[in-house]
Amino acid sequence: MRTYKEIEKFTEWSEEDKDQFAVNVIKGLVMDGVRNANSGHTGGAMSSADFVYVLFADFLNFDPTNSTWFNRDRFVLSAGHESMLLYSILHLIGWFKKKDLKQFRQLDSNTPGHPEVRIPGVEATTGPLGQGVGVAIGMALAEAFLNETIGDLSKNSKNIVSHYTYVLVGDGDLQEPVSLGAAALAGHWNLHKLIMFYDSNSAQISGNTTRADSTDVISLFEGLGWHIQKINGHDHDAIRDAIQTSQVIERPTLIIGETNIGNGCANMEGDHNTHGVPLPQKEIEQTKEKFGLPNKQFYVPKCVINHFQKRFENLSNTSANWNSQLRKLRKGKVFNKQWSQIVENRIMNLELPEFNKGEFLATRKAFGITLEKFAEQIPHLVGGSADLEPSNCTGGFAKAYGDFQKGNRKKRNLAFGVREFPMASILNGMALHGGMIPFGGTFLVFSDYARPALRSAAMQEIRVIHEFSHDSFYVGEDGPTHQPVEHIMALRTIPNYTVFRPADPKETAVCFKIAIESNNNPSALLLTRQSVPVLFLSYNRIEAGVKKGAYIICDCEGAPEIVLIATGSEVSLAMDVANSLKGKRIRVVSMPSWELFEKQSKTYKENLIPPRGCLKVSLEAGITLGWERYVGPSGLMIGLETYGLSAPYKELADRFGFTPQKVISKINKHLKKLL
Ligand SMILES: Cc1ncc(C[n+]2csc(CCOP(=O)(O)OP(=O)(O)O)c2C)c(N)n1
Ligand SMILES: [Mg+2]
Repeated sequence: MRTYKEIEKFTEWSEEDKDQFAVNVIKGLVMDGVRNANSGHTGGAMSSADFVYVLFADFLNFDPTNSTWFNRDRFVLSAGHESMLLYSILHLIGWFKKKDLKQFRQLDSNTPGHPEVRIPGVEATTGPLGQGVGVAIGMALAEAFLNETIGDLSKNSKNIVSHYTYVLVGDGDLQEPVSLGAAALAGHWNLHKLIMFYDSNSAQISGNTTRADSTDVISLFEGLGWHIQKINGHDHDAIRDAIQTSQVIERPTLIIGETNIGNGCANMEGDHNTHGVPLPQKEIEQTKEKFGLPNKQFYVPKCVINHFQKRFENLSNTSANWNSQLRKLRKGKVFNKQWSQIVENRIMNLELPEFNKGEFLATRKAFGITLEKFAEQIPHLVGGSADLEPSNCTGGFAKAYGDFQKGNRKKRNLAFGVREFPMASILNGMALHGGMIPFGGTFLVFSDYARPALRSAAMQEIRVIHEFSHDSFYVGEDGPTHQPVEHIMALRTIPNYTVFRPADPKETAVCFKIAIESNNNPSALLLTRQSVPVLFLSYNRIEAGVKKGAYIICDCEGAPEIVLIATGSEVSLAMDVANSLKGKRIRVVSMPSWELFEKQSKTYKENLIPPRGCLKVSLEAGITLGWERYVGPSGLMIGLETYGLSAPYKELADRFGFTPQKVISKINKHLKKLL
């Protein structure tokens, strides 16, 4: 084995020795980074180091001078706790300084505990195990779609977007069911440019994986339609062979790397206790000695960097050639329009569908109509439903654009099956890849199934649109299991997530438009199953109002005595109340989005909902917790604090007090109490 003592003669070493030494240097950085931070994860990073090194040194296609080059291969570290390994590699690329490594896990550093997408070279924020698999599958899907969609075939530009997507998973990732749901879709869609490496080190936090697992991963993934290779995950030649094979196999591939946690450690190799702790200083020193490294912290000799960067000239040429090909293609009008619209995200002023006054329509139906209208105008609006196509009203879109499938990747409807969480994580990957406006639909009550991915999208500041229909007890006969109660408010608690609960078909179209125009956050559209009347206001007024989050739907002469603040289907109820409650000055406010309203000036907010001098009443078919913010301590909150019931919705509305008469009597009672 070569040691640092012979480093002067590095150029004379065999390639194999150079690679091994480079991996040892990386492992040294991992041990030092975690020790220096006094927290972090050492063991898994050391077992995956060989694969990640070989991948980045020999295979990954990227532009060393531009981490956002569009046609780069994507690498997702689903095992986000192995962050120090990724940071060490990014240091060898040159995107990270040694100072960054020393700042691991410190405030405002480039090296947070788990990878965050804001950092150059990090493709996705990861850490919650399993989701990275869905994210990578979303990226592979985006590549497959863009590969077949962008380009002018007559000019031989079909493959302008063409790359691989790699993902690294650990035992925990595969134990999380979201990864399996997503993997089933990858198999079904045959995303053959997806390459997953499984760091099968048989260890996890609490001990050996055999305590919790006896899954036959080979049979499992074969059953999902994947190609499997099992190798020694520390053997560089075997890793190279496996990646080469994966690149040509016409199926998504899983490389199972049998590895040791804490690989190479002097005394702790194979010990699950290396998973999430700094190694003892003595263990680090002995391990470094074993690795032929000097007893120095953050040791990275220049020759190792040069060796790692041996492909850089080629990589730069590849990206430069691609860029010049792109420039040439962009001289063509059709291609240029496609590129600027799809990849550079230039969305024109969207035309909205017509809905006529006097019509009654469920907002989910309005969503479907709007979806079809927008899809004509946005070629990269891609998505579908988690097997609720007729209920989510995405069937028209599916019929017009067809199912994305093996053998036809130009199609824009994604038939997700009953897989809400995988769907949401795949949508995240599509958005992170770029060149896509992804949407997905299910019932609001099942937003809980997808919730971790909603949070992740919000954290990553990406545009993903969630359609959540059947948004209250008005679901009716399906009963309490299908009737959301706490969900509206629960979604509002996710930071940087915009929740829209539109009052009518026109507000629905406008909310959808705003969601598409919001580049830096995900949005949810909460939609009714039941019909609601079309508002009498013009699109201009509605759009101006919705952009502010809340606005006056109908007003009284002079200062209001009562302000009814309603969302969704309760806006028309509030209007009925206003019409029936004679002798009072009443204002009705539609508040489709709390988040947008919160961004308004104090003056706008107070002009709309006066802080004093009137009774404020909130009307929303969900739990009331939170509405105190707008109705104040003496206000009245009308909602539903219990689970729903199974019955026709009109009977439920009566039982739960959502009729004009019952609302009026509650208001009168409340007014009496205040006197
Ligand atoms: C969804 C989720 N649950 C729990 C955790 C906490 N956690 C981080 S790593 C880990 C163990 C994972 O084991 P494995 O993937 O085998 O990693 P290794 O120990 O091999 O590094 C756990 C439970 C998490 N990050 N995400
Ligand atoms: Mg493990």
